[in-house]
Amino acid sequence: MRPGISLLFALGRPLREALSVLPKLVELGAEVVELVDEGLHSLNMRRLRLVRKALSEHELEVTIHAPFVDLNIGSPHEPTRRFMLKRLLRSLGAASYLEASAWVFHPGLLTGISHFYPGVEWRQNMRSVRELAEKAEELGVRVFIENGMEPVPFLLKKVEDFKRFFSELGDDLNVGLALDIAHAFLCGQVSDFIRSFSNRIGHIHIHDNDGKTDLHLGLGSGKLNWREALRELWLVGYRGPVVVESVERALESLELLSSFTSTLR
Ligand SMILES: [Mn+2]
Repeated sequence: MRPGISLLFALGRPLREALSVLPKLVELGAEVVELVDEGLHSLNMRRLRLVRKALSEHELEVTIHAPFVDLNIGSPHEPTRRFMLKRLLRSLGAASYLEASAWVFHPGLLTGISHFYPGVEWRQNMRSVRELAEKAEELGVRVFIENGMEPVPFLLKKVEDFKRFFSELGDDLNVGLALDIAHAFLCGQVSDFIRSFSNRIGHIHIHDNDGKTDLHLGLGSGKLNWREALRELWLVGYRGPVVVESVERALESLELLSSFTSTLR
């Protein structure tokens, strides 16, 4: 497993400043750094050059978290969905420019009119995923859909949702699962996810919470047994990135994570 950290914890600071912590992250054992394509870190050309330069000084693997604010790839309003997809396709281009090893995106959401048109968001979501996956293939970027969490109306948050999703998607398109262990914990399905999708999981997010709210706490600050979850993943053969997505005590969490994963080697 390759320990890593998302720059989510530094999203309140300009990207240049956030990137200045890279040496510290490497020192704490990070092998992977995840950029969040949002807010002050939105990947325009200027910031992409900044990132490329910062990365050239380290032996870090880079992954990208797709934009997610105000986006719904399951939107029933076609012109709106197209507009949102444009933003995501631009982000895929950024991932390709940085030669990112993964691009992680959120599933679509139910809307205020779901009751009148059952299934419409699901169909739109499938359509968007196909378009994104096709573009990703063209660009040579590997894409991963992340499991959502209660109580947000994500279309995909439970094991059952993902079983349906992967069976409808078929095998011609390459879409992996980015398992957010803390989100799975909010659904009470950490082990279920690991057991059901050991062949689909290619990316991991890890943070902590109280079992009720998506708090993005530091590891050990909530109720999640993160070590046990990682051990389970190890036992089913998972050897990919494990990215700390804590907002509080992020660096401390990275340190805990890397010292734990080194015991698994
Ligand atoms: Mn996550």
